[in-house]
Amino acid sequence: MAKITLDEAQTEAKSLRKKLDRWAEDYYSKDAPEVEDHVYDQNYNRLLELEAEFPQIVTPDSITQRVGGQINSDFSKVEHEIPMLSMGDVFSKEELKEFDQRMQKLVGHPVAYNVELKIDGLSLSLEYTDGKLTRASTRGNGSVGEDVTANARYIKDIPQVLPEKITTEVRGECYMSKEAFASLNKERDEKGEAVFANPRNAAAGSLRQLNAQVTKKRDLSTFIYTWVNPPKDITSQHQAIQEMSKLGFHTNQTGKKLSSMDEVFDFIDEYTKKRDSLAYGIDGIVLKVDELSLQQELGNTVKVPRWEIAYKFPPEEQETVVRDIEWTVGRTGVVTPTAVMDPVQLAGTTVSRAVLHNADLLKQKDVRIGDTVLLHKAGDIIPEISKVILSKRPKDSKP
Ligand code: 3BD
Repeated sequence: MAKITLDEAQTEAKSLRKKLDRWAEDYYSKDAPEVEDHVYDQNYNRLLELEAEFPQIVTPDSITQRVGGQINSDFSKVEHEIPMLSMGDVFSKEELKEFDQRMQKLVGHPVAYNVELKIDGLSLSLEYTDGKLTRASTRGNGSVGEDVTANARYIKDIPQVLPEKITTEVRGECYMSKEAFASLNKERDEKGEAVFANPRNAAAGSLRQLNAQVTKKRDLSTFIYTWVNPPKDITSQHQAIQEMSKLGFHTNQTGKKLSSMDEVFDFIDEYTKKRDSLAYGIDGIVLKVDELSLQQELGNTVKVPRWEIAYKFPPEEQETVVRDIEWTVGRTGVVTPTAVMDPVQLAGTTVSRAVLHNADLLKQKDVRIGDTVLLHKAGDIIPEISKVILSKRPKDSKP
C-alpha cells in the first residue's frame, strides 16, 4: 500500500464504509445491486487493507466487523444456530498460491482441496426433521435469515422427503439457469414489466416472495454444497457432496479433489473458457481443504472459515464508443433508451447495443453520444454500460 497518514486512512475508511453500507443494503434487501460485484469487492478489500494497516481506525460497526447483510422484516426470521459464514476472496493465482502456502504451514504438510465452481446465486439453508423438510431459510446477515419454507416447497430439485429419517441441515446455492432467466425476462418484457438485471437478481426476487405462488411459477434450481452436520463416517468435503447426492440433493458434479496448485490453475483455466457455455452463472471457483478433520483443526476467523477461499473471475469488460441513443416506446407507453455503440467482442458475442432501462439510469450514468464507455455483461448475458471513461470524453459533448 502506498504510504498514507493515519488521518488520510481515517477519512478514506469513513467514506468507504458509507458506500459499502449502502451497496450492501441494496444487495441484500432490494435484490437490486447498485454496483457490480467486483466494484463492491474492490472497495471492501481496500477497506480491509486500510484497517489492517491502521488497526486503531477499526470501528465495531464497520462492515468488515459485522457478519454482513440485511434482512427484510416482512419475512419471519430464522436464527442460524450455526452461522452461515462468508468466504474470503482473491482475484489472482498469486494470492491462491499464498493461500495454499498458508494452509501447508498451518497444517504442516501438503493438503488436498475440493475445488468447486462458485455458483452465482443466493445461499439457502434446508433443515430436515426425521427426513422431512421442515424449514428453508435465506442466509440473511449470516446469523439471522428469512423463512422461505413455503417457497422451497415449489423448487423442484429440493427433496421434500429424504430416503432416511434423519434430522439434519444442508446448505447450498439457489439459482436460476440462464435459459429460465432469458425466458422469464422475455415474458416480463412482453407484459411491459421490469426485467431482472441478471440471473442472480431473478433468483433472489423469485425465492424471496411473500406469496409462494409466485415462486411456483419461476424455474429455480439449487446446488447443495455443504452438509452442516454430516454422519461420522463422512470424512471429506468431496465425500459429503457424493453422499448428499445419494440422499437426493442436487449437487454440482464438476467439483474435483486436487492436490497441487498446478492442477487448480488448470481447473481455473478450463472453466474460465467453459464459463459462457455453462447452463448457469458462475463468478469464480472455491477451494476447500478437503479433509473435514483438517477443516476443524484450522477453524474460523470472525467471519470466514480459514480453510476455504474463493477465486473470483476477472470481470469481462470492453471499451467502445457510443454513436447514438435510441428511444423505443413499449406497448405500455414506457420509453426505454438504448445506447448504440461500435461493435465489440464481449464474453463470446458481438455487442453493439445496451439497454439503459430508463431515462433515470441514463442520466445517472450520464452516457453521452461520443463517449467512450466500459461494457460488461450483467449475469454474463445482458450487455450493460459499467461506466463512462470521462478522460476520453469529447470536449464538446452534450448531456
Ligand atoms: C457457491 C458463503 C462455506 C460453507 C462457508 C465454505 C458466503 C455465499 O457455489 N461454501 C460454494 C458456494 C458458496 C460455499 C461456503 N461453496 N460458503 C459457498 C459459501 N460452492 N456459491 N458461501 N456467501 C455462499 C455469501 N453470500 C452473501 C453474502 C456473503 N457471503
